[in-house]
Amino acid sequence: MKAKKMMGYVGVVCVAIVFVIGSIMPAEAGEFKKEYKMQINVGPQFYWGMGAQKFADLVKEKTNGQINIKPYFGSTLLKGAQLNSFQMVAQGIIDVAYESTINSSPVIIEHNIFSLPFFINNFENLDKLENGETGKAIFAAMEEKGAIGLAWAENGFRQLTNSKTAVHTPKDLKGLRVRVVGSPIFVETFRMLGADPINMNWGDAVTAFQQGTVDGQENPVGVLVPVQIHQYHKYATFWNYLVDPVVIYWNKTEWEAFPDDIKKAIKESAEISARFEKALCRAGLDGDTSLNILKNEFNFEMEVPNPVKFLESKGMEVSFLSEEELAAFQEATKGIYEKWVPKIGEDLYQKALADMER
Ligand code: X2X
Repeated sequence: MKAKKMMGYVGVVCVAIVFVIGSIMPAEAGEFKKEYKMQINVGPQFYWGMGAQKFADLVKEKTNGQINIKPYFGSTLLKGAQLNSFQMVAQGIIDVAYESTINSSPVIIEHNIFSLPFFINNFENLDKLENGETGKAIFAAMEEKGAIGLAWAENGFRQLTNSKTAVHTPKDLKGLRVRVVGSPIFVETFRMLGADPINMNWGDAVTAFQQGTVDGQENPVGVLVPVQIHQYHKYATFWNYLVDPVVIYWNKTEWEAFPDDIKKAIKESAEISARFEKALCRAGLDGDTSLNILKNEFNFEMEVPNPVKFLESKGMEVSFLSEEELAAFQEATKGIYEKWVPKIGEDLYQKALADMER
């Protein structure tokens, strides 16, 4: 009887020891998944796709091959449904995403702050937001919904292109069939401007440009140059009307179970890749700053060092808007603020204003 009781105690103690050791010891290499799936909406030739690949490469290197991220470009894991990205990561069906804030904006309402038209209009303001209280609040909102934000990369300021006419005023947009992402704020903004917005996934958009089922679209140069938009559209309006950062985010539960050294290696890789990727997207748009970052820190030479000149050399007519012209677009989209600031949160909006004033 006594011996049996002893045995029982020993058993309990053994289980407890195994449990304690298991929870303080980092997981062994064999305990990591064979492959961590990463979602990216665009292909590997896009600047943002190149950043995602760099992230995967760096993680492999810095974890000595223990963490193997496989990029799934072109939203193949989502069958093209780009707006499902955040949910899939939060549910752990996808491990990690290198994704535009636009594609998470239906779930993370705070991400719509970047889509307020003519609000954040230059890189300096954007950096202040990301590095300020706004960025912190946004990462907190993401964590609450199940994913950890690791770094801010970028798609960039979005510019309008079309095959019909040079756009300088809201009137020029009248009736223009513009492909937009299926995020409500985009549809509403273009409707307010008098255009005819057609929402479709990026995976279908290029065929729509080719076949002329839409007249125009809006995207940053990191997409416009690789997709060779000049093949479909003659006119571009550089109006920096809004921006989409790219956030690298990881499923929260999975992230928290990683040992510290792995977390550190992944986080560093995210930050380095984001610096590289941002420089790709800003190259030729911020003087020499990003071109120098690429050259000096990454030993990387841009194939297209000046995207505006490149598009012009391919026969596009690129327009930059005057202050007055911009003011007319701002006036025409005021209604978006009335509807969307309360949704995004007055508090976050005030944080963004304060960050930009710093
Ligand atoms: O769908 C788009 O336009 C793109 C590629 O820019 C995004 O994924 C937000």
